[in-house]
Amino acid sequence: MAYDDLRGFLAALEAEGQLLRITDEVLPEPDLAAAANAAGRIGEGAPALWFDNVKGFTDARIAMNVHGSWTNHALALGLPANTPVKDQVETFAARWDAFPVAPERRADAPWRENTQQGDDVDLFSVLPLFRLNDGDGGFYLDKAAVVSRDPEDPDDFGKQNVGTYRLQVIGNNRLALQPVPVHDVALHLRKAEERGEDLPIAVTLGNDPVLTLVAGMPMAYDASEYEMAGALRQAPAPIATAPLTGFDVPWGSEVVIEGVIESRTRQIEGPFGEFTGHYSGGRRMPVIRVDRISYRDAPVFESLYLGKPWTEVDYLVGPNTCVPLLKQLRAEYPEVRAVNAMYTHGLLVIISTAKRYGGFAKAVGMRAMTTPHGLGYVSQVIVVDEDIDPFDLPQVMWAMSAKVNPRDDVVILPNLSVVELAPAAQPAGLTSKMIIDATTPVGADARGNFSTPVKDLPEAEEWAARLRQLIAAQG
Ligand SMILES: [Mn+2]
Repeated sequence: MAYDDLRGFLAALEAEGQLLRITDEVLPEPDLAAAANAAGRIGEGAPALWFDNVKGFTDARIAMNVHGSWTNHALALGLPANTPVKDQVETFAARWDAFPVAPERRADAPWRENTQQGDDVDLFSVLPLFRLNDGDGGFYLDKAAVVSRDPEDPDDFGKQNVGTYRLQVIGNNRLALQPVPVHDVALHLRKAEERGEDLPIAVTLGNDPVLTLVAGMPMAYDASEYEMAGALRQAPAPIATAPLTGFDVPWGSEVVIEGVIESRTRQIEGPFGEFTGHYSGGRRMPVIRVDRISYRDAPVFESLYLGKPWTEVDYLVGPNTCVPLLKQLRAEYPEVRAVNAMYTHGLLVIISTAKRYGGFAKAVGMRAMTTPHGLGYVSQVIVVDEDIDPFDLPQVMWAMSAKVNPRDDVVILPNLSVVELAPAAQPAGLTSKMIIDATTPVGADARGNFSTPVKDLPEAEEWAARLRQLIAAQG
């Protein structure tokens, strides 16, 4: 089942009992963010949250925690609600192979229903804005899909980028944008600024759940996010032409904001509580001038709480970080079995692999650090044997405790790139990185005393099935 817009997905969540309508009046601050924060603290299967009775707003419709549980993540992919997370990652990886799936251009985008332009643009009149963490410097759009094109190659559909970047509302028609240097929009902006030009941009809010997943996924520079969305949703992604920029934007967005990033302008943005579980301070960031807003009747404002893990963002960027890393590693090292990059957007990654020869696991670890995502994130890699499930943390801890001789198995590489948001970086943007080789040595590596491993008994698997049956029959 592919959802063409956020509304369709919210209706499906409600039918599954995964959308909770909060009908009592709430305060915009702190209730909206605190409820979404709490959704990450009540155990598995938390629902999306819907608010339409918010003090001070006459007609707010706010959706939060839409991707904020494995249940909702499964439903976003059109899978049964109870699909285990490992199976979700495997399905994601299998669908990846259908890339590229051409999008479907549609004419009658619902966001054409209402327009503000020029001096009439007022973000506050369209969006029910509220702050998230209590130390945030202002109102944020933190779940938008931002569209931009390569100024040197504007007609290349693949180089057109769709990405999620944090945006602070700093005026009726102004937004500050944080483009991390390793992300595609930063390259577009650098090229525009070298030419002394503004960079046209479209910020789309309230999108179908797979488009949101893809916008947060580390893909190759010239790979189209729309063509990947088509592969993951198993149906062409519906797109439409934005009226001002002519960009390809999602057909089903609730709100489409168009304008330009003003060339060589910077303004203080932040602080903001981030996915790292720490605030980033105020920093000088590029500024968007909004020239046009298109929006549906009764638009839904979708927002995301993030902070100390786990919160919605950890579900949102879990599988979509694991799968690109798995595919990019396997392209050169088919021995790689599985990748768990679900901790703090892949600042730490666990990889299971077979080994060609001694030292191989360390090579796999170094490659993870040089993938597109790795350049900005992967700072700690734990490499485990092919019979260890990297999603099974007790197994990983066994490998760490039994297989590692720290003097020889821990490699530390100084002064490598990482996002400025990484709290442990020193200075910001630069860090040392570490590989922990928790694999069993193979020749020529003859260290340790691993000659006689204890394996599960051959009959144990059969007995596991038998025990499950007996226990079920007993109940
Ligand atoms: Mn891209």
